[in-house]
Amino acid sequence: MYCRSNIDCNNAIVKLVRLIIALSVLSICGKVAIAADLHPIVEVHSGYLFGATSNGKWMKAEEAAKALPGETTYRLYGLTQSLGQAEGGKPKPSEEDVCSDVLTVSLAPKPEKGVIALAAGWNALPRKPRVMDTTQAVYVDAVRDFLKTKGIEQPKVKIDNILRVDLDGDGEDELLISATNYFSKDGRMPMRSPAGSYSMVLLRRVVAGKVETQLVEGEFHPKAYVRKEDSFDAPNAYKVIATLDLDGDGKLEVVVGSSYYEGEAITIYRCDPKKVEALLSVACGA
Ligand SMILES: [Ca+2]
Ligand SMILES: [Ca+2]
Repeated sequence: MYCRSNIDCNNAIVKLVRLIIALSVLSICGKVAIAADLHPIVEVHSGYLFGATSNGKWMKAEEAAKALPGETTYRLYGLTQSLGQAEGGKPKPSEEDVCSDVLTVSLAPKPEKGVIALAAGWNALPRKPRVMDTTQAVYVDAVRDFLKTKGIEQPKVKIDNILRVDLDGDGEDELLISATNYFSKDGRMPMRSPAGSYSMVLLRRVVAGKVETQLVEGEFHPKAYVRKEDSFDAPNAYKVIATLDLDGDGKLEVVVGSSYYEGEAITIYRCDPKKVEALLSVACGA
């Protein structure tokens, strides 16, 4: 700093200090404002950070982690119930070797039925899904008809679960059907897909008085997998694990878990009548 005299110099220093204090106050206020509207989303069992929502926008995990304070209070949700609160630490890379690129949050407590932790003031479960009987003929027929459109000529229908819930809050219930059949006797995931195997999540809703069926996520294997060079085909099993309003717009998003013989992924979908869109996803596997 160049000063003509000591007095000038002191004044300049005082001004500089004031400026620095003013800037720090601004930046602290800025951080608080960002944190107050940041709503991180974590998978309860693994602690994987999906990302966050902020003013209705969806933010990936890396970006969300940068803006997250050290400790965050989350609300815990299962498929059909709220499970109280948990404290979450600052996101850090996973300690598991195969998924060191995934950010994780340590949560306490971690109730067994917990699926998603969300740091937000609104109730993310305003309408609870009801678990329906999987043997009802109308749904078995719907699954069979859909599989035929995917080239499986004689489908062996196996429904894992059916959930009834009003996703968009218009007073009319939607139906989510998770169906998987890889013909494995012990229920474990095979390394390759047999002929006629499949896994999918279907959404049925009434649009203008007519039932419409949408595929949320799925895969279909009309023919048995033939091993080729350098190819990899571990089939996935998909299942709805939660329906929650994660961005606070009053509509429920659909959380789908998928697993294969040595890994898993979880994806959050927005299911509008015209379009199903994957919003955020976490995955870990070899
Ligand atoms: Ca509805
Ligand atoms: Ca929503």
